[in-house]
Amino acid sequence: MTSTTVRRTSSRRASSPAPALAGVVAVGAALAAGELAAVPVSPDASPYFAVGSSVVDHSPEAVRKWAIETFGVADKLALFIGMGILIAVLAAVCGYLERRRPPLGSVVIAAFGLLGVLAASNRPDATWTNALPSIVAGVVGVVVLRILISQLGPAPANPDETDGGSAEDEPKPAARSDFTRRFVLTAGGIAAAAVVVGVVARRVLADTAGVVADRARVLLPRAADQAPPVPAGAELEVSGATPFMTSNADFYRIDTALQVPTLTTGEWRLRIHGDVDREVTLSWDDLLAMPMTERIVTLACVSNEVGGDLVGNAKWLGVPMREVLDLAGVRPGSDMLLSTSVDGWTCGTPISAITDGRDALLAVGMNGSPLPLEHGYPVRQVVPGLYGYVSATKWVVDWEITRFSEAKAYWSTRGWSEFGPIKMASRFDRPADGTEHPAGEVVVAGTAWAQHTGVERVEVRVDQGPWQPAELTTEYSIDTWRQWKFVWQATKGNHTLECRAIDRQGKPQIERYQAPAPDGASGLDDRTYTIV
Ligand SMILES: Nc1nc2c(c(=O)[nH]1)N[C@H]1C(S)=C(S)[C@@H](COP(=O)(O)O)O[C@H]1N2
Ligand SMILES: [Mo]
Repeated sequence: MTSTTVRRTSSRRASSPAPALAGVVAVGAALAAGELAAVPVSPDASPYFAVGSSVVDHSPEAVRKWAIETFGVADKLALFIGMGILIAVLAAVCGYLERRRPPLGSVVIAAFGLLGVLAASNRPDATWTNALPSIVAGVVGVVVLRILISQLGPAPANPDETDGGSAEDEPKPAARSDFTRRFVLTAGGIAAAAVVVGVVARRVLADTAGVVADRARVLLPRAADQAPPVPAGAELEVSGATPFMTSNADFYRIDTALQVPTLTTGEWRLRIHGDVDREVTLSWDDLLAMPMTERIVTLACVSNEVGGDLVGNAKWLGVPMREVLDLAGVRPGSDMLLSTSVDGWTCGTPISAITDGRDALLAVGMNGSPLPLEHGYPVRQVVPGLYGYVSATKWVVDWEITRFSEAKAYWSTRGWSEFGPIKMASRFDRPADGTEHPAGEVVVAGTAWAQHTGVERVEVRVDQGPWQPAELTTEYSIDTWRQWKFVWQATKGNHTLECRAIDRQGKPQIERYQAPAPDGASGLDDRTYTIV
């Protein structure tokens, strides 16, 4: 009698859709989490699309032909819908597995996470971070599945264990309906959140993918005025020294954007207005039709601490900002270019810094490629000699000609100085602070910059002794940094070394320490070494 009851109960339970629902909701939450986690990484890192794209890339030619013949231009849509149905079915199975044979459902979901990791890691240009969204998705899937299944109450008894006890394990009808209510609320809540998060994240990823594709199609013109080649002597051949050129991947990034703005070349416009003779709006094609200048310029952030690395040197391609201003005609009396990015960040640049002959560029290229998305694609400013917060607007779309007496830019309303000429600085790059070295020759190396004035000398002193000259690399231009090295005859004990730069006007770097706010840090960088 008892055994019949149990069997009947379990077969009724088995047909309950709750475990299937739990599986579908868990996998849905996993996919949504995967999309969300892909946003800061790359559209290619989305587990769903990575797996889908791998299927497309690896399916035999015959299958592809069949898909194109059957579905036509909708072949990819058909694939993703087909994948969705397949995933939903497998997700339902995972739910039953987790209910009947725990933790088999979790194991299957984890295996799918792994599949995502493999697919995302094999996309073109993938970095290790491509694996993260799939890991997040796998973890979220397993956690949600376990929570939901646990809310269904004790698993149905195994029909083979035929003892009276199982009848007592059965939840009372009232308790069972509690489980049901809690389960429905939890599953419904998670499903709703997953839909919202998934849809929003997908839209952001699609926008990013659109801009990535747009960027891949950009053909940059050759510069009419090219950057002089880098002389061999500009590079310091010491291990651990900073390279003269900073790659796009290594270039520091500073902005207020929570989400990198997505602006295609087709959407881009620059509106020039305010104190001008005539309002002008430039399109991407208008800009690219203008003669381009290419320059190597070192860019620095005002937040850089003494010895810090918020500074980089790249080859920029763009139109001189002065020539763009001339299209509109700056009226006399105005002294500020108030530029605005597509995400509403503003920056006030002295017009004098744009018209005094320095290479202020409205840039479209960085180190030979279109600007990377996070460095301002498709168009940004670069002004030699000024900190980024008063000059280097990324994703720039609006120029207003005005006066410092009338307008305030983003950081100037937040306690930072209105003007931001870059302060001369020098820093140590090697060896690392606090390291131990044998007595004798120790090669110390670093970097110095005095943009738009030029570094004349770098000096090093040991334990506050006399300043001694360091060896400098060949100067590229007054707008770029210089590397230096100092061969130190180290004696036993603890020693502190300091460095300072002297600019082309004979002015030494400010020794008194000042924190970055409000107009840039000053002070000497130092390193302490133990010589044994
Ligand atoms: N749109 C926008 N542009 C911006 C910023 C910003 O927050 N938003 N930050 C500026 C600052 S403070 C610096 S130092 C430089 C940094 O440029 P990078 O990220 O390409 O190194 O960008 C400038 N341009
Ligand atoms: Mo900055």
